This record gives sequence, structure tokens and C-alpha cells, in this order.
Amino acid sequence: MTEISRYGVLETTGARDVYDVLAEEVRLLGYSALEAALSESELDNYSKHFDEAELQYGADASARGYNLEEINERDAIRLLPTISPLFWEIVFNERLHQLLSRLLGGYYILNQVNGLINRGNQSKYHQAQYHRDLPYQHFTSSRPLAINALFALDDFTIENGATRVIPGSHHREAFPPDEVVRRLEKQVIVKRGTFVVLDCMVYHAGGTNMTARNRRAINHVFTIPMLRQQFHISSVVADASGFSDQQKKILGYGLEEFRSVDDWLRSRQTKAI
Ligand SMILES: O=C(O)CCC(=O)C(=O)O
Repeated sequence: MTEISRYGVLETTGARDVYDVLAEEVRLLGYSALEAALSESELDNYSKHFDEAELQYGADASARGYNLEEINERDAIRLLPTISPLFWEIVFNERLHQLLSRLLGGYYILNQVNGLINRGNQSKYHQAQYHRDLPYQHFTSSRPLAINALFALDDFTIENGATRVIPGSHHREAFPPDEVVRRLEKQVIVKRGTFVVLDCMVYHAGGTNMTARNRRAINHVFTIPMLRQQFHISSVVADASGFSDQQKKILGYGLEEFRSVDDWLRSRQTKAI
């Protein structure tokens, strides 16, 4: 391909492959899309397990005395892979981690992984309000601190409320004026089996689902290890024996705060050996 013509340019960002291209899109716009490379039958199977997990999660919660509707939690399945372990495969999708390592470097952790249901013909959906995934934060950062990989389990369309974004809003501290939001907002239309990859500081929201069918997704927030997880995942996962060391690192194993100066000194001793 011929090089894009330019003048007065001394520095450029190179791109070795598609991951570098998508990473630069996320840096510039705050969002991009990455296909997970799954077959139709794999996607059907995930769909089936998602619906079963929703039922089980609801039944477990009500057996423990929670009314999910009342506490505004009916549209989320918190820590979905702990209910249905098949979903760890999506958490550790190889292509996703290629992209994450370009954006977040060599050490990042899973902050949350929640099934999300934007219900058909229902106007109330918690995620339909504009927000950052690091809420209440108003600063800019020269590199991403956190990435949300929102996995589309159904096609995201205009009609079923595909995710809306305000491109570039991660580069500004404050939420833009409403008129600017109306002029700039974009809906991210993707096929099922795609990750919508968001810089967590870009303002985004779900849309209104005007169809009769649910729009289902799974959000995966990954952050630099200095940020606190939504769930202390290593406490919730009962048996970690199936995870590799790298996977455990991503789940946040070994990140405990030191409980005493002795603990700190002992850790230095181990490192020195
Ligand atoms: O439902 C959507 O498309 C948006 C989900 C969302 O806002 C989030 O995961 O933070």
C-alpha cells in the first residue's frame, strides 16, 4: 500500500500488526472492535450457558434472600464465570490478550466480569446512562489505565440498543455539553462474537432496546494492578488449580497488601535469594 502523504512530520507511531492498529484506535478515539474468532456453534453454546447462568444466579440470590429487582441488580450476572466456568475461555481469549498487552503492558488484572442483559422492550437499563468505567474520576492520562472488553453475545444493532460512545471523551476531564454529545455520539454496531474495546475513561452507555429480544453482553474490565478490583476474585474462585501462573496473575493472585512490616521484609528476603 502507498504511504499516506504528509509533511512536517518527524515522529510517527508504527503498527506491526492488527493489534497495534486497534490499540492506536483505542488510544485516539477511546474505542475499537476486535473479533474473538469464535464459530457460530461456539457462540450458540455460550448463549445457552448464559441463559442458564442467569436463571441459576437469580435462583441462588433469591434463596439467599435478595430481591434482585428491588436492588437494581436484575440485569447483571456478577462474576459470571464463577457461575458458569465455560466463560473463563472468553476472559482469557488469546486475541483479546494480544490487544490488552499492547494497551496495558505486561501486568494487568481483571477487575470485574459481569454478564449484562439489556432486556427487550424495556426502557429501564442501568447501563443506559452515560458513564465512565472508572466512575467519579475526572482526569486524563497519557496512557490507558483500564480497558473494558465488552463481549457481544448478540449482534449489537441500532434497534436493540448497541453501545453508544462519545469518541475522544477520555481526553477531557469533564462530561461534554449535551449538544456536543448529541452531535458526536456514535453507536458501535458489531456482530455477535466481537469485543467492543473501550478505554474505561471514554464516556459510553448502552442504548434503548426497541426489539422484543434481549441484547446480552459480558463486560470484562482489566486494569493496571494498582487499581482495586470490584471483586477480590482470588477469594471467590474456589479452586484455582486449573489456571496457569499467567492466568492467576491476571486474576489478581499475589497482590495482597502487606499486613505488617515483617511481611514486607520477608518478601524482600525471598526476592534477594
Ligand atoms: O450495554 C452496553 O452496551 C454498555 C455496557 C456498559 O456500559 C459497561 O459495560 O460499562
